[in-house]
Amino acid sequence: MNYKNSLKNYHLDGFVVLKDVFSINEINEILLDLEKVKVMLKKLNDKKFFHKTKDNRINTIHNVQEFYKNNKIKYLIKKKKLYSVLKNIFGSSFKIRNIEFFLKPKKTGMPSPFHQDNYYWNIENAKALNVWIALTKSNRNNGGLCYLKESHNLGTINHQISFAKGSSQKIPDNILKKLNFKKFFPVLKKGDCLIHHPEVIHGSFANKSNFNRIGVAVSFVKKNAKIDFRRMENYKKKVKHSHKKIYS
Ligand SMILES: O=C(O)CCC(=O)C(=O)O
Repeated sequence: MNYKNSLKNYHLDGFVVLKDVFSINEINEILLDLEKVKVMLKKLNDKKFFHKTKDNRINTIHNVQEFYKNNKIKYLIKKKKLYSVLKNIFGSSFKIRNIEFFLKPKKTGMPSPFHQDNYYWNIENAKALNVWIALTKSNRNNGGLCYLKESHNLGTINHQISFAKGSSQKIPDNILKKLNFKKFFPVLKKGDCLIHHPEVIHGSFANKSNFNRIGVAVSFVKKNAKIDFRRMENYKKKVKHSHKKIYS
């Protein structure tokens, strides 16, 4: 797919699949970085950076850029094919705002309830996006991402506390049921990636398969984008409340 088509798909569907962006060697470098990150997490022992499955394996790792400033991902992600799509979406300069690993181990990997990223980020005019890189194969069978096609056209809708480890808010089930968008499960192999709009509804199911499903999500924001602090405070209050319920 050429980058003009990629742009068209991104705007039309709220996401786009880019094939063969990273080589196997590059993916292996990122996986080596992930091993370093795990060692760092052990030393830090700070629960705000990770969540585990019921059999004690890491399921998600958050805000990697905060404790691993010199991570390889921020250099490796500057791929021509990917950056030309990002440049066209943003129309001006942009920067990395966050890096997260979604490890979803085989058999016990946990679901991510359906949500819109900008409900968490609160970026004015939704001037941000996520790039999700497949570090293993990822599809419907091993808990791969699922998008509600064209749902970004709704704008940001209300969420509620999810009580799911690693993703605090979700779209309420009764609302989700009523939405009439087509579900799409991208089929990715190592090195493929997804770009998704901050308001496209997406989530993933538990990984009951025999194959780990590992991805890294790199979130980008337009350089001069502002945060809607009123909405952010509201969101933080809800998260605090949900943490109290989970941990008390
Ligand atoms: O990888 C997953 O299961 C969830 C990822 C996600 O929600 C995201 O990249 O925005």
